[in-house]
Amino acid sequence: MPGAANPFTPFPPRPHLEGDYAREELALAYRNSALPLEALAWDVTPVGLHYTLSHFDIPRLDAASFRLAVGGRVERPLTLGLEDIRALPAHTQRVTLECAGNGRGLMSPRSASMPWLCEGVGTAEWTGTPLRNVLGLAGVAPDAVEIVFIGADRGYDRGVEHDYGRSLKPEAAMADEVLVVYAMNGAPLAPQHGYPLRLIVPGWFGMASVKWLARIDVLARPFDGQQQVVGYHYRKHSDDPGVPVTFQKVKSLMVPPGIPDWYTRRRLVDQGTVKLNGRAWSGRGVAVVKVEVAIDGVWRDAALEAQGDRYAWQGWRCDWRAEPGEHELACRATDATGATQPSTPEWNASGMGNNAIQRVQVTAR
Ligand SMILES: Nc1nc2c(c(=O)[nH]1)N[C@H]1C(S)=C(S)[C@@H](COP(=O)(O)O)O[C@H]1N2
Ligand SMILES: [Mo]
Repeated sequence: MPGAANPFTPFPPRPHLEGDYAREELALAYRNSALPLEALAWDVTPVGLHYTLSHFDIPRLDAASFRLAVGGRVERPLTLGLEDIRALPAHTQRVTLECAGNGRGLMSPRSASMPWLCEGVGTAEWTGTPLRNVLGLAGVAPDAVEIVFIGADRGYDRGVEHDYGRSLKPEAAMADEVLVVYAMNGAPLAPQHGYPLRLIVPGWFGMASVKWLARIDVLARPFDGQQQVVGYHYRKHSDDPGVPVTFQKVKSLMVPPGIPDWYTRRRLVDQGTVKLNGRAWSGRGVAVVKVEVAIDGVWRDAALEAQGDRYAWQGWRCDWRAEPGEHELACRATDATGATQPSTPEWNASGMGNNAIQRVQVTAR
């Protein structure tokens, strides 16, 4: 009889985790909210359920006085208002963004930073204009080597004060899919998502999509900003020059089935057919071609939606005939390059790019 006995017994003690997660990690987790995994059920994530990650403070900007400066190695340095950007050809694109640090909290030892487990991801419809239309107005000089995007937010990271900034090579910046956007899901950007203007770089991890975009600098040398050369590298140790973090990696997530236990988030389902579903995506516009689901370690193919929007996640589903007892579910995506998800994280010092298989503990009654 449902509700008669607590299936989540023995009730686990709630240990005081002193020495585990730091108070600072908890504070970062409050500031940078996550996609609740049940929100994987939406093709397009409602704005308030989309994950968000901001390094410094969310700036209080005003659309009427906002200006985007485009300078450096350009033929015509410009200052554009929001209306100038809106006057350029508009384009709307569905894009799955994922934080490069998603999964950091499941690596061991952890890097002391935002402790995402697996919920630093979301899909939105972004409206703006291709970046190359903006660059075209200014005219990029032939000796340009990198194009730098600077946000209106400033702070300290690893002892260095800086504006949040990231760069792209001119070829990457000119690609059709790179947008300067002013709307998300049909409404002006929310403050936490970059109001009034941001960059969207589909297929890359989220750090490339600079929010509160205030300045574009065209450089004839590589950009040496903190978030470019110190942050966002796969490093084995602090002296390792490392490899820059760029594109998203192949990954899948499951909508946790049934109902949760409040504290442990373990799941309870009724025996019989349980409809499992979730989302899968990869980087640089590569399609996911296969999703498999494991029930207690036995893999089988799930039904996968064809790739619709090139830079958005694909839905998958799979029926499971649940037998009473304890079960472990998992899902694993493979993309068109043959890349698939590892069963354990590929460790690196700042906890980047963890695309290890998600596991969900379920009790069937
Ligand atoms: N100016 C600025 N842009 C930024 C950031 C930031 O801190 N400042 N965070 C980046 C990171 S690490 C991610 S994952 C995405 C998150 O975008 P969202 O908050 O809209 O989901 O924005 C990127 N753009
Ligand atoms: Mo991020």
